[in-house]
Amino acid sequence: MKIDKNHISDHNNGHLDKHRQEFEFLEKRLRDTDHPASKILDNLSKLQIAIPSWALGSGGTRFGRFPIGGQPRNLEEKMADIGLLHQLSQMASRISLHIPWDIPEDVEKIKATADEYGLAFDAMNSNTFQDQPGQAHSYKHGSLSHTDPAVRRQAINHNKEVIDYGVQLGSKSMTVWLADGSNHPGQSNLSKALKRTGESLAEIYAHMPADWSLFIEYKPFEPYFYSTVIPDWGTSYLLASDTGDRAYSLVDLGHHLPNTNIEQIVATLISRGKLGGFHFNDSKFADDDITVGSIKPYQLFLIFMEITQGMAANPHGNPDIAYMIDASHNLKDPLADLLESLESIGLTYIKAALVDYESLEQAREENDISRCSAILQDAYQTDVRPILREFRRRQGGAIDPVAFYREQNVREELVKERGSDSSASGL
Ligand code: AOS
Ligand code: ZN
Ligand code: ZN
Repeated sequence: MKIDKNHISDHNNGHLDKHRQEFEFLEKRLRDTDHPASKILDNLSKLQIAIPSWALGSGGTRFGRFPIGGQPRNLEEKMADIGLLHQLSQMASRISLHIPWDIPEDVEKIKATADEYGLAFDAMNSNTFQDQPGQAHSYKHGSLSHTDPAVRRQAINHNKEVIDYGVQLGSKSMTVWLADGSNHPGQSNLSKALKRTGESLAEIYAHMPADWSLFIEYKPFEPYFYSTVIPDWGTSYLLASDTGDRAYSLVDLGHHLPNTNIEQIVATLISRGKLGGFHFNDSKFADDDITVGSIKPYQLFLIFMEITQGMAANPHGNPDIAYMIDASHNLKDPLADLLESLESIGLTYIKAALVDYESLEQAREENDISRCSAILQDAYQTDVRPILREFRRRQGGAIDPVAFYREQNVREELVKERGSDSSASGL
């Protein structure tokens, strides 16, 4: 489904008077600071967030699935959905694929479809947490860390194959999230499992073209509950350092135990030039994968502050961070939810740009704690929505993407087009 540009203009015109007033007010307020609206608007166009191909359906839980209807039926339709998100938000011009869920049967056709929607291929993802039909060996007891070299070989070859698909599509990076772990004390030789994983990653790394990056994701538990081979940023950093210069850690917000200081992890990794990727979501408990900014919006602000400061100083040449929304949906309309998440990322990014870092640094040097807090609050409490709306308006997006999505009955149209129980692999 393609949105008619005129419909977006009509929508924007309806919001224009109120929007102009609000934007002018904020623009004036920021005019004489070191972060005028014009500068923020410029920087916003560089903030592009990848959408994963698996976030476009209402996957459900192991207890039940309640289809929302109109879900994509194939890779082309997944791209159409992301194209729509990008058209409205102007912030989602990248798609992250998962193999074998998204095997591109006809590479040229897939590339043409990507062009049609203005999408580029972000990090590729491998899958060694599920057995595929006809597969010689099972991943029941692990993949890259498995005790049996034949299973490791199969998992390594799969990762190489994923890189090959990515090369054909023009992707430049590979994310490895490993489910490998154990459920029972004593079940696994923890240090051998880590060593085998490092060896497997080295082979995968060696298969990547010279301009590719490898992102190593960590997660404390799930699907296994006693141990996970890559449970935390320290292990991920260690593996990335051992593997090579173009191997980096990937931070997923939901992959920390409650109250972990994630902004500090981000600061540490950037200071070593080792933060490669970042998965946005939010959670009440663990890997809930719910709407970005819906539970801990202030944490997200503190993280963006560390990214802003870290990337400005950048002593070890941290590369641009590959951002992705790693969400999954059970109840909410996935497209509406992703638009809400994009909104939240954009707003928080802007708030972090409003921080007066020079004064903050001075207050820190003087140990003036309450002044530090005041500087943070001054930025965080600002209603920055007019800037994000203005950004979208100038780029041809919708002033209010979620409202537009509802006004246009997009889901209803998709149900008509694709059916009420449509699905594709990975959804
Ligand atoms: C899993 O928990 C990780 O967040 C992965 O990044 C991703 O969600 C998975 O590869 C998709 O199944
Ligand atoms: Zn993730
Ligand atoms: Zn996750």
